[in-house]
Amino acid sequence: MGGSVSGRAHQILRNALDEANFRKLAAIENPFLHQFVAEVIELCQPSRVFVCTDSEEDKRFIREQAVATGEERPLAIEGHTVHFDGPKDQSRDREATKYLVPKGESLGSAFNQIDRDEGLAEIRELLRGSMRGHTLIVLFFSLGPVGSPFSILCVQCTDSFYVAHNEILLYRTAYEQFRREGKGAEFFRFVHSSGRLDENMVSVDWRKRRIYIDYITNTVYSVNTQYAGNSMGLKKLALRLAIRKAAREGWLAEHMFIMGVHGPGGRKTYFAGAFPSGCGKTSTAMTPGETILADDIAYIRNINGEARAVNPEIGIFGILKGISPDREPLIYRILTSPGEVIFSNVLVKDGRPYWLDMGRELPKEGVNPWGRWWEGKTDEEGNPIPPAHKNARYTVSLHPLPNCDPELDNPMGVPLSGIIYGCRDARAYVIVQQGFDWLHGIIAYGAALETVTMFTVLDEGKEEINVMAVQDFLSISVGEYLRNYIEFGKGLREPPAVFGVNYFLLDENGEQVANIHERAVWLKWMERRVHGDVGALLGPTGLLPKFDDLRAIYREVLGEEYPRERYERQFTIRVPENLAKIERVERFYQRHVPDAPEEVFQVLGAQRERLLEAQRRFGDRLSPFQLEEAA
Ligand code: OXD
Ligand code: MN
Repeated sequence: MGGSVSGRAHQILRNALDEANFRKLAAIENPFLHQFVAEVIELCQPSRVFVCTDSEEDKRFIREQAVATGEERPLAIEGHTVHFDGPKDQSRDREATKYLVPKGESLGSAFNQIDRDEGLAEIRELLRGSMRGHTLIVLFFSLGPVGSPFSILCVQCTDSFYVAHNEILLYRTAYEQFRREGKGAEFFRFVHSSGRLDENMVSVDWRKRRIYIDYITNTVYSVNTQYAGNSMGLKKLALRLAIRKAAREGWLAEHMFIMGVHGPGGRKTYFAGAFPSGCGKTSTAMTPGETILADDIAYIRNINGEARAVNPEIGIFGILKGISPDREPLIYRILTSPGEVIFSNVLVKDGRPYWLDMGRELPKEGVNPWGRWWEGKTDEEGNPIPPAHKNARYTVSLHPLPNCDPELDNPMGVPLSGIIYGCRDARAYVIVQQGFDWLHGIIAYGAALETVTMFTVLDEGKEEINVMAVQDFLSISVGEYLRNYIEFGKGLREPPAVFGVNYFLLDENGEQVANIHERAVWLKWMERRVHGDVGALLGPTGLLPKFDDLRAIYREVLGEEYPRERYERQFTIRVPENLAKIERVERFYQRHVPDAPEEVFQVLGAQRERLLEAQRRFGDRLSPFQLEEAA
């Protein structure tokens, strides 16, 4: 470390680290890294420091400490553990997550922001001494395959072995890559502290929970929280920094899955899909018969005129609610077999985890995030306490999964043939449709994406526009973000086909018009569309599947007949509902996005004209049987 580090940082590290850990840190010859770790130590005052390399021994230490500290408890099945977050700390906290914005700058009214100096002073005060009695764990990661042109290096400092354990399951460790890059290594930085803990190892000061993002130094601070979505730097906190970097460098960092859809003759076609949190992203990527490459985040670059994508992660931090042997057979099997799995916020009884809607009766008592639980237990206000939290989660690595795509670690990524936007819209959009071209698709399905917020965020149940399902994570203005997206498509030889899906469409009686298993059919249809194997119908909001094509795929994939009436219910264009949707979206852009690209209004305006024309000819309801074949 010698000459390259200031004397002061050197002294702090020498005093705080034992010989073995000091040597590990010193072996990376990067003065900025040493300075950063020294600053964290000086501010947070940990009692010990552990530096995690890529070795199995270091990873084992983290797993063991997660249990030894009581942050996790072992379960009956080998490799399974459970962690409980505090009762008020079980989802992403939008309110407490803010950008630190220098004086004179603003990200726009759609953002939660605070003056940078004020925010830094506040968070530093909250972090001061926060690691007393705790171990500071220093971890090195690569978002994306190690050494790939897509990848971003990261350093995580945390005093939670649970956070560290999650991250070694979800991300590629890159200690050796840091050593190779030495002085030249640039990296994102994350500082997390759970703060004061009670006897259950739960953050006491959750009211002072803060997650502050400093895009000037690519550093994120998170304190007095444990929920992984708030505390794990590499997930949505890193995505925020990556989105900014991507827009400046002309690539895309997205809230998307990546999957291989298997077509006729052994063909495999890659799709990426953006869905708001809790709206079917992981479950689509885990569709039986297909392969999963990413379930939450994708980096997409133009490589020699082709859109190629990698997963910055190597694991899943997934939602448990609704995972049953019938609905999600692949994930259910993984969660009930030996192997490394961290469960959070479930009900535990006799060493077994239970979650909501798991397709079996739950025990009448056990232990859950609210302590000892029994059926009928109520909180202080007399409200019933559920057996498990709605946002209970599991963490697993992708590599051991039988359906893991073999290209997961390809440093050049996989070629993307299609992009899917999934909204949560009860009223308007049909079940699946294809955009006329890149611009129409990304605006009409992506930029106009409407949803209802789910239990993954604290303000559940709100109808809103969630631009490209990434709105929560944007760190640049919506206008700048969309401009980059539009330009990205223009730079490609052949942009991916763009699709819009809406699993949540209801009929006039409020019944779902589709079931979960039909996703498999729509994926196969999209795959065939990309290759021109099937035709389409020309609708006012996009290109629609033809009945005979879907009927054939139904038989093949589900072994079922597809009734004409079902097709008509799923694909009838509801004209007034679609017109109202356009109005809501236009209003959003007029009010909140002063720098919205002109193309947004052009695409929406043309869609309105097509809908009005259809209404003149056919009335308010346009059956797919009335549509003409697309050219
Ligand atoms: C997630 C989220 O956990 O988006 O992936 O909340
Ligand atoms: Mn997500």
